[in-house]
Amino acid sequence: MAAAARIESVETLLVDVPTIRPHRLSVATMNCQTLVLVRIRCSDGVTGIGEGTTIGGLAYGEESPESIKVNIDTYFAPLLKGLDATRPGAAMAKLRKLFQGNRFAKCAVETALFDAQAQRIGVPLSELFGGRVTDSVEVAWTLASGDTRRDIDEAEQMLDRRRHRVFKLKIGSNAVADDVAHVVAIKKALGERGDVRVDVNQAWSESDTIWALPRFADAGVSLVEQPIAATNHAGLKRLADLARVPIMADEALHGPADAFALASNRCADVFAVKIAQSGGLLGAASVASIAFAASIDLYGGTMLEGAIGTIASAQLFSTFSTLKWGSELFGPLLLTEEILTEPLRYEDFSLHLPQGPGLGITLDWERIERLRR
Ligand code: MUC
Ligand code: MG
Repeated sequence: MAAAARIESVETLLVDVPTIRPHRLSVATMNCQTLVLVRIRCSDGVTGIGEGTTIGGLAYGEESPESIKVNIDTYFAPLLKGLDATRPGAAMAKLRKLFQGNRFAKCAVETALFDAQAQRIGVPLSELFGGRVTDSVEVAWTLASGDTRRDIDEAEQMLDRRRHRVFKLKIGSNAVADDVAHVVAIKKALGERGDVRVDVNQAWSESDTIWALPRFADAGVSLVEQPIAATNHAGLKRLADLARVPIMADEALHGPADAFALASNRCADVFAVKIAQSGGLLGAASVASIAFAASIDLYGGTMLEGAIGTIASAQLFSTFSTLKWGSELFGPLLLTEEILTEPLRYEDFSLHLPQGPGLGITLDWERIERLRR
């Protein structure tokens, strides 16, 4: 039987958007975010959009915005052209069989294929993943100005505006004792009004972490994310066994195989599930299933994507039976430019999902053309 629609073209764009303030992680300080957008046009007139954004060029992972673009243009696009657009799973299986790695690039393409297919059948993307359990997800804010006073002021503003009440503190670039003092001061200032968590982005040794953990527990910090190297699963397990604060795996989790290994050995209490790190929506759904089967809690993570990757993540996370630790889908709020005709709706500490078909968003192509590299 002839396919009802074929993939006609796959186009990629790099879009550079300044951040609202420097965003300081242990691996990089961001003043600008580069969004990698993918536009897939199909023969039935449907166009799907995806995003494969990372953090700090090559600082965070092994793909850069430029490598994502060139690998999609050079390898993925020629293979995808002419394939049945109504079968995103089949197209992605073909791509995965032929091309190793490149999880972010695969995520961008897969998102665009699912966006197009969901539009084609007239349902929100979430309906292709089992349907929504909720229409909104709680969203944490990351305090990462590098200055304790400024971070406290920023958190107070977020509480006043009822935009965020969960705060993730980026640490790991200062001496361990200074970082701990910074965290304790912020938690003390916010008290019960703010849930304070930390993300070390792999910067500490196991002994640094063992020193810091009881101090965090005594201060009331609720969660410690990826304190040590991603590859050190055994160390993460020792920390999770020891700690009075739950330990979350982030960089250690590159999709379902890592999720299975980490879950089998109970190396973490919580998984930060990310669509890009998982190689796409299908991979992220598998990570979530493994977590559920192992009674590991879930957190909806971000690679600080713009609106497309953010809403794609939210569409998937809305289908999870529980998302105990909420999400950090605040990426678009860190950017100075709006790339949608109607911004995503952040209200009452949550991101509210659109009801329209596919991703449910409309891009402002004029503005994107202006920001395009
Ligand atoms: C990470 O490591 O979790 C998420 C929030 C943020 O500020 O950075 C990201 C990446
Ligand atoms: Mg993290």
